[in-house]
Amino acid sequence: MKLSLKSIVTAAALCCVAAAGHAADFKPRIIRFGYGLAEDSNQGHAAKFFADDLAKRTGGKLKMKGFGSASLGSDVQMQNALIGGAQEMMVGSTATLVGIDSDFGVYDLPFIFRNEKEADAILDGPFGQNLMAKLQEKGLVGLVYWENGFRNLTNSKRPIAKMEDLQGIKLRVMQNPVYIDMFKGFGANAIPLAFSELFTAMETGTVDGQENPVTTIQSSKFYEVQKYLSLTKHVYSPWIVLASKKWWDGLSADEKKAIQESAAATRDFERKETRESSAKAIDFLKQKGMQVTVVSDKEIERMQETTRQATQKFASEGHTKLVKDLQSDLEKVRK
Ligand code: TF8
Repeated sequence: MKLSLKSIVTAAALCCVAAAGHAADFKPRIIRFGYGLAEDSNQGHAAKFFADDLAKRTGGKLKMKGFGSASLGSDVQMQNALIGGAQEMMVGSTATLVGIDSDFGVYDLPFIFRNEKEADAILDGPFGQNLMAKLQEKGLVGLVYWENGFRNLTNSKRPIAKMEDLQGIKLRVMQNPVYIDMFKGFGANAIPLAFSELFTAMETGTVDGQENPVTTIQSSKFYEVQKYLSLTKHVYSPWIVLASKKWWDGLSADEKKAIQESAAATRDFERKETRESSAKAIDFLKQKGMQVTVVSDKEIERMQETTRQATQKFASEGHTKLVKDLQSDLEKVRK
């Protein structure tokens, strides 16, 4: 039998492709990844991890470039840039997605999660994944949730030990009706504002205070303009990693898979780092001169009572089933 040169070459090529699995289909691409916090923050550190990890997985083909400190715009501006296809990826608060899908207010319901474990189980479980999938019809692809964390109050006026102390305080909140209702209920003057404008607003006295996890109070240097910190943990805030659907649909299956796997690895890194730095942040803030108030269990219970009306209002505005689903999933997690 005579083997032609062509058949030998073909056989050799087949053998090698088979041996190497399939050659992954990665094109050289630049991915602009925007975020709102400083480079030296849990958000910034995770963005860097993501870029490094993705480069490793794709032999340097998928180049992610992080843009911190809202240099590509606020959360809401970036969401719109993703929808329009002008930016590839971002991470930001789920709370600011309510303009795109009001269901995202569900995570902001006061005191809904008791600890990070419950949040992880809901966010990574069917509830969180179904909500994320709904974004596709709005032009966004949700990849994973990161931890922003439990939110605490700061202000420049006085220590807050009970909700009555909030009376008349001009408090910046995220652009989200659940927050506005919650803090109006506490007697504060709730002012919705983009995070990117917050530091200046506190510095100039446009607002007296704000609420965010201690990690953000540290990394955004809010201690420079805020004297009082109250540990209220009134809401657990997730961050969500988003991609532009217009852009995503043009990726190869291998590229999508690499980004998805890298996003999952980054989520694990980010949650771990956030939890570790959160444990140290309170001491850091005390050293910087902040006066820390531990709000008593009794006062937290009174706050919980007051916020029931905000939860009921959200439910009555077309979210009855969503709130029930979350509560019943939480019961399962608690068992
Ligand atoms: C807030 C959020 C921020 C996010 C971030 C800039 O208070 O907690 O962490 O918006 O993406 O706005």
